[in-house]
Amino acid sequence: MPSKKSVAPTPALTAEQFKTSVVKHLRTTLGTYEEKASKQAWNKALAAAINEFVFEGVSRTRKTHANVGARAVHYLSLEFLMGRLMSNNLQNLGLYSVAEEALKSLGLEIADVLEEEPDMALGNGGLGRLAACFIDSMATLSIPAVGYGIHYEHGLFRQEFHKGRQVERPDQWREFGNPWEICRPESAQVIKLYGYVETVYEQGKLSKVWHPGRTIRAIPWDIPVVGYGGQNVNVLRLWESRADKFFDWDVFNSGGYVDAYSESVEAETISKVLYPNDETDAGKELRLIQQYFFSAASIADVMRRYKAANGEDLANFAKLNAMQLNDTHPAIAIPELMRVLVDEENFAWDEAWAMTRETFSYTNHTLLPEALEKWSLKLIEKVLPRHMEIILEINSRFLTQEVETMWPGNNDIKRKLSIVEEGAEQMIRMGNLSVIGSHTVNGVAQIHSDLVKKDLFPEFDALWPNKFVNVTNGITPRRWMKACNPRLSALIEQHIDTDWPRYLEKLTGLKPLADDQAFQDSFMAVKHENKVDFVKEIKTLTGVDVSADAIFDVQIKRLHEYKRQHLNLLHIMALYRRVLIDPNYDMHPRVFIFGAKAAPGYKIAKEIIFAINKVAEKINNDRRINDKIKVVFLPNYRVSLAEKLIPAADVSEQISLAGKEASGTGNMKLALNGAITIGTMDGANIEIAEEAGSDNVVIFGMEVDDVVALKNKGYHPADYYRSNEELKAVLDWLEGDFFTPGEPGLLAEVKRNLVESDPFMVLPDFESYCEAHQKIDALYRDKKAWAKAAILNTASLAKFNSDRSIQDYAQNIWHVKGVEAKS
Ligand code: GPQ
Repeated sequence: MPSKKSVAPTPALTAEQFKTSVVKHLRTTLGTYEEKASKQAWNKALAAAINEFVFEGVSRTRKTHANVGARAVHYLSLEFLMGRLMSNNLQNLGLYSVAEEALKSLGLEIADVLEEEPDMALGNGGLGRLAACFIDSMATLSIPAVGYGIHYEHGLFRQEFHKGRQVERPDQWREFGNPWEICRPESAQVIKLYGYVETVYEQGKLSKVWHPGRTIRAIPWDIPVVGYGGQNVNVLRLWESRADKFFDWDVFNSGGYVDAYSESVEAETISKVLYPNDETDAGKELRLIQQYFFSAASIADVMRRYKAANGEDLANFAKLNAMQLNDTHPAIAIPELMRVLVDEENFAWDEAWAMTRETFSYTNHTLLPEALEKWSLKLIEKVLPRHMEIILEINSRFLTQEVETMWPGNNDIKRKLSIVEEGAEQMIRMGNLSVIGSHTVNGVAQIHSDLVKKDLFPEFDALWPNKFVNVTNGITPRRWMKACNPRLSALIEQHIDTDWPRYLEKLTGLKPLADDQAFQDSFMAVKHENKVDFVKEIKTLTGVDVSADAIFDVQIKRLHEYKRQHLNLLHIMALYRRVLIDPNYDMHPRVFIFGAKAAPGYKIAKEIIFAINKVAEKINNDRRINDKIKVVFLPNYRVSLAEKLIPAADVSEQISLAGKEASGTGNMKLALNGAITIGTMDGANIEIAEEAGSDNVVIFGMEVDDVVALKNKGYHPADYYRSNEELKAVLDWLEGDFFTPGEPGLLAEVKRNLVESDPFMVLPDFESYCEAHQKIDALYRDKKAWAKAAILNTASLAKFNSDRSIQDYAQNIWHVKGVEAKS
């Protein structure tokens, strides 16, 4: 037996002491008492008791980091999809069992109390959740780091289904307060917008003065990010917009009370709501203002902290501060830092530019053209007149110096690399700005990083061969295994060190057990228990009865055509049809589980949701198929629901068109928890197959080269429709009223889209996908083979620990080291 090491400290705290603290907070912080308290009050009392440790940690960490003068990371992201914090904080502090016991002695189940916490859904999907995993890892690795974002009043909408259609409802995560955040009015900033730029000559020197048309206050809210082990606690600083307190007094005093008020409503609009578009560029003025608002506030905050520690001399600014741009959403920070250095700090352009480039690095998360942000030049000029000048200056120097030197006289290349896209309307390409203003650019999985170089930015790669690197994404094993799958965690801890959540490589210690009958039985017993729990969840959420003995086949992610939820649907319909044709059709019972939100304005995505719901309704109520197939679409998919579902999943659907999914991270969470991937050679699926072994994943479909070849040859979806009898039958099925009795044609748009355009090549992959599902079915029926493959997935996934991703960033991009906070 290996030695049992643990990172999480066993706190010198008994359950009795913790109980006393919770009760004290119930009475003094919540103003209630045991006999009367609601679950919600208990939840808040528990949070207050936990916070006694958390906020100590914040101060301890801040002091340590202020004293050492190490380079710090600032992770700028418009999204942080945090989910709930309580269970994670308890786990990371090593207080979970103490809290569980304390609550038990008060007659409470910890699970019930945890359920009271709303999700912090300040993000759309993968990009936002990645930011959340990354700040967990930075805290765990003791890296001096701050996450910067927006304190949205409403996070991602709550999804309901009305007669099978998605309906969006506002998210109210802060309706009853948020115990984890602290407002820091002493660190507020004033942000300028609109107005004009004046050119001033003074003592032979030309300078620019921006006279803003209005100003907004940015108020920071700090959310502690507890590292594993509890020693290091970083913060996530989220900015809320408020009317500038100086702005409206005149109007107010001259009797314009209502005008003053509407002014403030407008200012507060900036942090009102998260844009629910995932991977599409909304191009709206308010969105640009959101981007600038939080970028400018964050830069001002970094400046203030630098000066407090180092004085007015900014010579070491770039050496001590790294800023990571999470996609191009905060790219406006590049000209903002230039503005601060040149206009406010009086640096010469070249020196300011060198500092800016040393500060920024940029992560690209997609190749989809509709997601590559462009802003109308006119709009930027109106909202940020000085920034527009600076962007044009950056561009002109870049084109006339760097591009001209490399490709003299080549206007085609200049046109391509220019930050300004010429056309009916001039547009500012935020991707080009980000590449030009950063020292390093990374993609998020190996294949994606290769394609960023090859297809998206080939000339930039030729110009700066070392600028483009890969950092494969990761997920935090604390939330995505230890906290969400306690049964599996307990089982593996019988065999490996208990510090595996910190050193995930230790999971390889399970490999020798993959063939061990007893371990296989225990592993699959855990899966079964998790499924039994989730059966109840499905019943509560959808009213559908499913069996824990069926295969739980799971596709959870945003609804996007490129992710191909409709490919999954076509296969389900094909299976259904086979069973109708032959009631003895041989298959292991399957439950197909979907979770997905569609952007409110994304029509076809919403039609796909509707189609899945209608097909589900029909199949679930069709006695003829004898419960062989069930289909459930769980409403309001979110982090806390993922935490319940992932431990219960058997099959992980990762079926994007090759070349379209930059990485994926749900694929990692599901495989780590012992689900078998059915997937295309796309994003991180490729690396998962490499790590887990190609026998332990089921790969199907076209690869990137095949996709390119088919596109070049000319893709005609109707050919596939006509030549596959089963495919034709299921597509035609969508047209009548079989799934929408009495209302023919309601699903016809989905068919039309596939047969007439099929932009993500669903039809050519259909056959291969069906065959892959046959393999899944056969493998599942071989209980030993399945258990072995599932164990090998869990045992092989260490690479996808977000700690490893962060170590890569720290070493290769940020050049920072961890600094452990001392008690
Ligand atoms: N991603 Cl550009 C998003 O979730 N939202 C976005 O706006 C963009 C990308 C995802 C991407 O689709 C996934 O493949 C990645 O795993 C994820 O970002 C994190 O890198």
